[in-house]
Amino acid sequence: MGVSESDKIFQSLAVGKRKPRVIVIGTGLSGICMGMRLMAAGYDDLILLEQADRCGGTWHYNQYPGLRCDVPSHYYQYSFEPSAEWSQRFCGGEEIREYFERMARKYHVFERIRFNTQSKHAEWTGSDWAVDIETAAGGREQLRCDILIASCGILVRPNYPDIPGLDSFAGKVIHSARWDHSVDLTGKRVGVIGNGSTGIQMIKPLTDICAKVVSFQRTPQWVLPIPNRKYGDRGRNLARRFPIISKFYYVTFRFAMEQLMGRGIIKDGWSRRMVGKLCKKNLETVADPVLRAKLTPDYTPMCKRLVMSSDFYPAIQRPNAELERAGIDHVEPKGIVTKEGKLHELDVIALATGYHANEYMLPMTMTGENGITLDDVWKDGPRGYRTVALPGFPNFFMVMGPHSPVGNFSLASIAETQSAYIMRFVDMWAERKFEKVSPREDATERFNAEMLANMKNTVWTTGCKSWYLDDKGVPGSWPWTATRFRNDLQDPRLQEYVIS
Ligand code: NA7
Repeated sequence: MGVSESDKIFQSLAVGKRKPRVIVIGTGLSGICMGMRLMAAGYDDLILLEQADRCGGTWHYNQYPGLRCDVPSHYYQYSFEPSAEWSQRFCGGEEIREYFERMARKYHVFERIRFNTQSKHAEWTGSDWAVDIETAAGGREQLRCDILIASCGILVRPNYPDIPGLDSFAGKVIHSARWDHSVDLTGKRVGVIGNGSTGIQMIKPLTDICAKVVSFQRTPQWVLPIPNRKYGDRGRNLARRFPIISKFYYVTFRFAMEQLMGRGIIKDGWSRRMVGKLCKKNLETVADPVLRAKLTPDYTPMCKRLVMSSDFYPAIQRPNAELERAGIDHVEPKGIVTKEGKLHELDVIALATGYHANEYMLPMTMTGENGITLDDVWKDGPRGYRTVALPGFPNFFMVMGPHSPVGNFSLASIAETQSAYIMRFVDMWAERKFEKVSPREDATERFNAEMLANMKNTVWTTGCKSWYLDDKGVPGSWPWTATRFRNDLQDPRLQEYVIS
């Protein structure tokens, strides 16, 4: 897939074909991928709506110290656009964001993005979608499109914990997803609340510069050591000359993630045991038995999202680091007071408390056919047809919709699969094969029933709390293999759609 090729396709659009007006909501890696595919196929009557002032989604919003993707960069990129420029195996956030922005510019998606623009409501008019938007300056407008695609991400709205007295803290409170770079942390006493992937990534860089770092840990995490590796100029030059190298890395890391982690997540067996053993061995590197006991989880490894870090255990054993296991009772102006009555005097509180996960395009409202709303179809939790569509919502698609395999694989690879699938429908619309299409309700129900039945085999349901689980304890991810995901979204099963 390339721009020149796309130009050819664009020119070959037959007279009988028509060009849809498309709106894509969100310009993280999934929205950009969708935009690239549309542009490459010549569908340039395209608007992308972005509420932030930069594209990149999570890689724009997250800028906390130590931010790094826990998927190797060679696999966290589009397979059809391998980069030879990655500086290391697990790159930092801004380098990743720049890659996606580069892609958006290369495919002329970037100039179609309307920044600082929020979509508030979308309504099916009977023949197209009316999308109400609001700009950061407060301006309101209505846009129309034939095909509406939501790619709003999964971990978007930060979770601000409801801790008594937090507002009374005299120092700065910063959420990891809204980092405040104006605060100089050098020599400060910093409390980090939360120890998911984010809280754990922060500890090493904070202990590098802070006088004191206290990690407030509610639930211990299993930590898999994955050493990072820098790619030097020689390696990058070679990769530029021989693109096959980047492709080789892509395939190798994909195999490792899908066959090792992915399999262990959806099925008990050797890979789950192997990951468990590696985590336990890693935990043994903590010398102090008291600290080790505090860091020991009581649930199966991978039940919560596995944390990948080779520097957390060394960092938490540094003299300026402290692990606090007693729960937080309240915050007062001077700092955090534990349930045991100990006051930790602090200058800054970093909230690494995660997100209100799996809200997808919410809080935006949507009304489909016959007045059906998003609240109606999601009354039992976010569900969809094979992760990409919703019954009653014609010509509407999602990238990274409910039950996408977000816990198992690279999100870039998921976006590729889903956007290619959606393109089949865009092409069909252009070829006048339908005016409106939406998945059948019974097919959607069958898919969800089968999916939920398979959840019981996954590690997510073995007894822990995590952002994978919804209010009813149902995991929001995909309970099968990556191969099945790709096969399921290879060819649309048109018999499972209402087409008119
Ligand atoms: P996570 O994985 O949701 O972690 C949030 C952390 O915050 C976790 O340790 C929580 O403890 C803790 N937490 C949340 N609320 C509170 C309150 N009220 N008091 C104390 N501790 C609290 O978010 P991350 O940002 O770390 O990672 C999200 C994903 O981003 C990650 O999985 C990767 O995919 C990248 P708990 O475990 O619930 O006891």
